[in-house]
Order: sequence, then structure tokens, then C-alpha cells
Amino acid sequence: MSNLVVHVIDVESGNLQSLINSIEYLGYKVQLIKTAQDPELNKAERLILPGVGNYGHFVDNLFSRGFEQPLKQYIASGKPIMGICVGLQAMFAGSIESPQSSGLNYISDMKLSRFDDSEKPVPEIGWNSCMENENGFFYGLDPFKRYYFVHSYAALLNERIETHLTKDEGWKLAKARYGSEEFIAAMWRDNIFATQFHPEKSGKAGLAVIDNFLKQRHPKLPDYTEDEKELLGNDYSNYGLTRRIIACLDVRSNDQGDLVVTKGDQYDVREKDSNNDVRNLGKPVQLAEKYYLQGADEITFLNITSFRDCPLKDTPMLQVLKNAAKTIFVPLTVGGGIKDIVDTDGTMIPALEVASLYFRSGADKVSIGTDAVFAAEKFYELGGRGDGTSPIETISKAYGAQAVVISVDPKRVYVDSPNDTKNKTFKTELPDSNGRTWCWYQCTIKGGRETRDLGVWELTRACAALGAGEILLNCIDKDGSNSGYDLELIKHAKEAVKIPVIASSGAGLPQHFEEAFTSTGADACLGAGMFHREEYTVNDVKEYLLRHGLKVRMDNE
Ligand code: 1PR
Repeated sequence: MSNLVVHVIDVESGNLQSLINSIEYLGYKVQLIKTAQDPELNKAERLILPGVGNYGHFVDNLFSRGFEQPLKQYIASGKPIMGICVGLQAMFAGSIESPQSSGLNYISDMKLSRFDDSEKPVPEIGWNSCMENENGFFYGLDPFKRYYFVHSYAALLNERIETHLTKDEGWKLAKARYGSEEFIAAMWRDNIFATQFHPEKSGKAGLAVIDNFLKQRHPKLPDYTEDEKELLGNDYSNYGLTRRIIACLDVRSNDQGDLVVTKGDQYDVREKDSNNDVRNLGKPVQLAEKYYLQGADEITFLNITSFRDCPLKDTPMLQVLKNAAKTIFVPLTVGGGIKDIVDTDGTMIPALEVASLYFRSGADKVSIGTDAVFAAEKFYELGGRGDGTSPIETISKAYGAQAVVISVDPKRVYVDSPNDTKNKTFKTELPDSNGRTWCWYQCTIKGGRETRDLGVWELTRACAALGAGEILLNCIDKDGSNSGYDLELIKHAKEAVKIPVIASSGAGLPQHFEEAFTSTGADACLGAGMFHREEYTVNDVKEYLLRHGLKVRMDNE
């Protein structure tokens, strides 16, 4: 344990818990600074400025709490500061995202722009790398390792801007490329260091960057062989991102009241034998840690039953998140029950507060199922707009689109002709037993128990318009089947929206992941049963993909 105390500015923006956990994991103490008057700020020797979500929300909050002058004084003193994500963006003059808001302006009047979504999904969500750079790197950043990015706005670079920043202003830059756009992944000048990516969510590679900053050291890069460089280097065939593999844990309390990871077939999680018990595949935190160590790029927890008669603040899932976030340094998503609720004492708790509790426990994203269907239905009733009250809108506004995932539980429905439904149909290559080739995907609520007259096309487009950042696309027909993903469904959703789509349900072999990535353009693939039953590890899937020419993050050793 080091004696160094790391000071972290806390303006209540997003998941700070993971950053705290990562610093403590590295053996340092953390002191949060919530007000500009806090005398602790004068004692700080290492200061971290983390930020997520909306630019204006973050910088306005920082300024209205009086942090501008104390931060500038701290920086003028020469002591090290590290900005993370919107913390990097705050160093700029402003952002197109919030034209009325001003940043700290350490980068001569430069503003952030939005990624161009005509050629790639926006936000950028996933693992990218720093481009090779003959001027060398800093704080141990390694172009053959991957870091977790999640943002729609970036400090976009062209030759003129880059020359100005490096030659005139003395910044050292680590660039990354997303699609055809280059942007600042990290920057360093004197005592200011900032990363656009989240080092606290970037596995071991990210922890090393935090540690190097805290120790103020710039270690030499490992001596990679040419073969290693070829294997681990970025080829930009997927916009610059590695193929993202997500391990999913469906969690519920079993008949004995214990919290277990379970897994169904077509959403039926009970054993087929006479006891009909809930299938118990292990403990949530232990399994999640196992998948993290196997190289999972993300972990998703779905609370598939509500924990009845339990006050919200004591919900067992909160403790699962808290424990998981202590040792797992990749993004964590939690779903199930993200909606306005009435607590056991009768108090109304808005969805935003429910989500906030999860974010404060260590979740990076929340996933919304049933309520997303209701929000989409209302969106169409209002003629194609929201009224600002749905959980998608309230959570996205406060925490950013990237924090809101929509979990879709669809079933395929065949029709004789497209005129038989108001929802968008397509011609399938897999006709039903009556030879019908027109079909659509019907959304369900309450874990598949109730169907609605709303298609996946309509749902995903409405949710994206309301502010969702990603789609988790399950498929009830395929769930637990081990027969591969529903490729037509994934293509259908990819055509519907520009936000990233996670393929889910049906993975049984590493080949299924390859198939989904190459033939549908899925932005991530999720697996559950095949990992729980230990038929394959996450690493097996990644090695298979790597052998077949798809770049993956291999930093778990
Ligand atoms: O409606 O907002 O409360 O959210 C409930 C959440 O719980 C939704 O995300 C819904 O998908 C999920 N859910 C509800 N009931 C079940 C169930 O199984 N009975 N699980 C359920 C959904 C599907 C996937 C699964 C993949 C991959 N599980 O998460 O992990 O199908 O499985 P596979 O690789 O083994 O094929 P709300």
C-alpha cells in the first residue's frame, strides 16, 4: 500500500466508483473533492478530473461549484493532473455538444466536434488503440494494447491542427482513428495528462496507465516481435475497434432465496426434471470475475426477476455490482427493473434515481427492456417524439446516451404479405412450414411473457431518437439454442439504427461469433450459456477470431 493519497474531483457525474476502485486496487488511497472550498485540494499531489456524459452538464457543474480558479491554480503550481474522458474534453475551450458552455481552455480555443455517423456507428463504443507514433509515447501508452472508448464527441485532428498543437503549443499527442477520423486519444504537456478513453475500464492496460501517471513515469514499450506487431496491431477493418465479446449473466433469486446465475432456453430458466428448480449455474460475482480474467470486454448482468418486498437500496443486485466493480475493470452493464418504481414504503422512485443507484455502485450502463417498449409506443402516439419523461430520456440526459442500452426481447412472426402488419417486414431466406417468406420481429415485455404490436425496427428507431446509445438484441427463438445467432434479425436492426447493436442469443460455437461479425456488421457479440457450461472460454472465442483475421483485445494476460 502506497502512502500517496490520490485526490479525485467529484461533481457527481457518472460512475466514479470504478475509478476509485481502480486506484485502490493499485494500492493508493482516494480522497474525493466535492467542493472547491475543500481544504484537501491544497494538499493534493495527484489530482484526477474524471467526467462522463454531456459536456455542458459536466463543465457547467464544475464552474458553478467554483472549481475553475482552484483548478487553474493547481495546474499553475505544476502538480500533476489527469483528465479522463469528459475530463480531457474539459481542458478544451468548448464543444459542439454544448455551444453555450465553456471549458478550461488549455488548448488554444480548440473545440470538440461530433463524429461523423454517416460511415460508422456513433457513439464510438469499444476498444481502440493509439496509432503508432515515431515521437514516442508517454505514461506507458502502448499502441499494441487496447483501451476502452465511449464517446460521440472528440478532439478531431487534421494535419494543420496537429502541427499547431505539437509544434506551437508543445503538446505530445497519442492519436486514435475511428473510421476515417483521427482524434486525440491522450495528450500530455508538462503536468497535464488527459485521456479520452477510460483507463479505469481498460483492463490491465488501463490500470498500468493510471499507475504510471501516479508514479509519474514513462516506461519503455515492450520489444514486440514483428509477428506480435502483426497480430496485435490495429488493422482498422472495423473502424479501428476490436471485435467486442460480452459475457452475460442472467441473475435471479432461486427458490431458496439465493441469488444465482441462471440460463434458460427460450427464456424458460427452470430445470426440465420433476423438481422444476431454477437452473443454478453459479454465483454472479465469481462468474463475472472468471469471465473478466478470461478476457471478456464487457460484463452484463440482467436481473431477470424483481426482488420482491425488498427496499430498493437493499436490492441484492446493487451489492453484486459493488462487489464486481472492485476487481473487474471493464464496463459493467445492469438491466432489469430500470423504471419508475414504488418502493416498499410507498415512495415513488423515478427511473433516473434507480439508475443513479446502479451507477454509484459501479455500473457503467443500464439496460432497459419493458419500459423501452412503453416509451417507443408513446413516441409513436405523440407523432414521433418524446415528452422528456421516459427513463431513456431522463437517464440519457443526465448520464449520456452511451449509458443507456435498450434490451430487446423479440420473436419472429411470419405473415402472408407486408400488408398484414403495420410493422416493417422483410423477406426471409428461412420460410416457415407454410412456405411464408415475409416476416417481422415482434417485441415482448416482461421477459417475453407479453407480446406487443411493435416491431424491432420501430422500437430501435424510436429508442435511438429518444436518446439510447446501444441496442442489446436478444432473440427468444434462439435463446439457449446453441445454434448460432439470428443473422437476419441482426442485419434488420443494423439497418434500422446507427447506434451500436450487440448480437445476443444462440451462440454455441466460436464460429457463431465470427459469422455474426462478418455477415451482419454486429458491433459486439454476447454469449451466456456456452460460457456458463464451460464449453468454451471467452479466450477460446477470441483466439479463434484472431486466427480468422478478426482483431480482438488480447490484454488479459
Ligand atoms: O424488462 O427492463 O425489467 O428487463 C428485464 C431484462 O431481463 C431484459 O433485458 C430481458 O432480456 C431479461 N430477461 C427477462 N427474462 C429473462 C429470461 O431468460 N427468462 N433473460 C431474461 C434474457 C437473454 C439474454 C441471454 C442471451 C444469450 N436473457 O440475456 O443471455 O439470450 O443466451 P445464450 O448465449 O445462452 O443463447 P426489464
